[in-house]
Amino acid sequence: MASIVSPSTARVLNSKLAQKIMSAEEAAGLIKSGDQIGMSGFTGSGYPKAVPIELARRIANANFRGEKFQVSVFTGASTGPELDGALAMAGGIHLRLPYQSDPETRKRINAGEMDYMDIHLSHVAQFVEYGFLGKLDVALIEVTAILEDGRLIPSSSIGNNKTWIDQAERVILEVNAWQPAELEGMHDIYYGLQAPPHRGPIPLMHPSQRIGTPYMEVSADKVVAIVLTNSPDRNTPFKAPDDGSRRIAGHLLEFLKWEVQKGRMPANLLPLQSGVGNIANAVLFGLEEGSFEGLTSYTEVIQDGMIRLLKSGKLTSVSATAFSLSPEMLHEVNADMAEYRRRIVLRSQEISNHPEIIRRLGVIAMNGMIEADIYGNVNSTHVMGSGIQNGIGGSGDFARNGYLSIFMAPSTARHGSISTIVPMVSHVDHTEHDVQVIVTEHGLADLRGLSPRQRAHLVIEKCSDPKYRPLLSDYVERSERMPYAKHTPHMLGEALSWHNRYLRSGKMRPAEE
Ligand code: 0RQ
Repeated sequence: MASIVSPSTARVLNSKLAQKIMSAEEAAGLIKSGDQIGMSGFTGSGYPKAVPIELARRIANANFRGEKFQVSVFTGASTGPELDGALAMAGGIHLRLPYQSDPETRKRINAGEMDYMDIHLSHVAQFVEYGFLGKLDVALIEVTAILEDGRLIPSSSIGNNKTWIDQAERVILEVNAWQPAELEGMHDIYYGLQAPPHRGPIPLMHPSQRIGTPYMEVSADKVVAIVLTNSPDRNTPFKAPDDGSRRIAGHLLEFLKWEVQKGRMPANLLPLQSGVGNIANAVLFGLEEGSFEGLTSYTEVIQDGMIRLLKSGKLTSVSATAFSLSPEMLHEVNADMAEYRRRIVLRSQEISNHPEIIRRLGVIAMNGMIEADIYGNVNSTHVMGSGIQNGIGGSGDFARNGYLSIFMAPSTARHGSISTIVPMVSHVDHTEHDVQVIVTEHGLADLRGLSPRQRAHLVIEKCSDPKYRPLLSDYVERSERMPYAKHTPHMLGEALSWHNRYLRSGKMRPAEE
């Protein structure tokens, strides 16, 4: 492996590409209104940090002069304030996909000022490759360094970078000296995925297996600018698990132990996928204190809990597409990256989230939800059916294809004013066919092998808050008496008015998200 020296210009070892070094302002000047831009970034990691800010400034100036200037932004997943925040604030985004969690972006989408397309993360690369989204004009990608031969050392996330670089007409690279040079060798970029009908099996049989190369390739002729940066990734600070999340984790760990006892999975479980947020972290913390050893993970993002499991030795390896660490944990990991490189593989998101691999490895998918209905349909994305929260992210990729598909949430939201267990979800992301286990702080409902009516009674009994239990039971019992409702008992008028009660109460409005 070639070695690199930090910082800044020393990280651009290719002389032809070094001639394209320019300021972020100059690079932003190469972007035109109407361009579709594939940007790096997955959670708060590896996103470009200089050019989007300059682009937002240009857009704000154009708007001030009364000229409309907007671009479409495609990424891996959510990014940081210098990207989504800055561009949304300037009113500069026409279409955003595939996942976001930025407050300003959310506000604009829910105000109808920005189009948002929420798609499975595993679908994004092929949507662009097959041309479903039109031409990709620009790839704007953060990298750790450029080697002598022009190949790229990826940054702290990979996401869709390979696809953006391959498909875009023009490429802008941000070379970030803040990223540890020891990231070199952690990545595994697979170039073997052909388009149907020539697509063969992906030869990945174990979460930590490497099937590609540590570097990304780019045609030097396409590179129009290189910008040198020295800026940190920005993820949200870590929130210690609260009592509710610890109880959810406890129910889940009991269940996993039971599954092992029944001989349904090995003593070291199957590869774990863990969604984002407080509850996911609490489950990982629970695993740290629990008795499982020799765990593996095939997931999307590496959160603090995963690193703690690696440090404790309970987890042997992790495959993901990005880091998503609190500032404290990031500092620790960056200081010891050479060691972590032995046990962490970062892949393109079309591979980290690939249905074929998730199904083959038998991944245990554990994701958060906004609400579930008594029949097992899950809403991960919309508050009150209309307002977007974040997006489906990778939850569908893993839930649909995993060996076990688990969804978790507190039983109530908004300080207890709304039940997250409802008669009918206000938006469906994961149908009853893709959801096997629902967990709240009150208990766990294992829906496998149950008919809709059995599921309804179990979900109410195990998962709903006692305050809402009588209302939910009353709904099912009255629905069951309807002559037309013997299979999946519903009274549509009442099911739909469930959410309306909260809207009318004035406690919640969809737009407040
Ligand atoms: O609102 O922020 O204003 O307080 O929704 O809810 O409880 O903070 O939940 O952070 O665990 O996220 C599903 C959004 C849960 C997440 C979701 C309100 C609540 C709060 C957020 P406030 P919490 P979490 C791989 C997996 C999809 C993507 C995914 C998610 C806010 O897990 O985005 O799984 N999942 N990716 O008050 C009204 C309800 C509500 C409600 C919650 N029933 N009604 N409001 N809220 N439930 C990773 C990636 O793909 C990158």
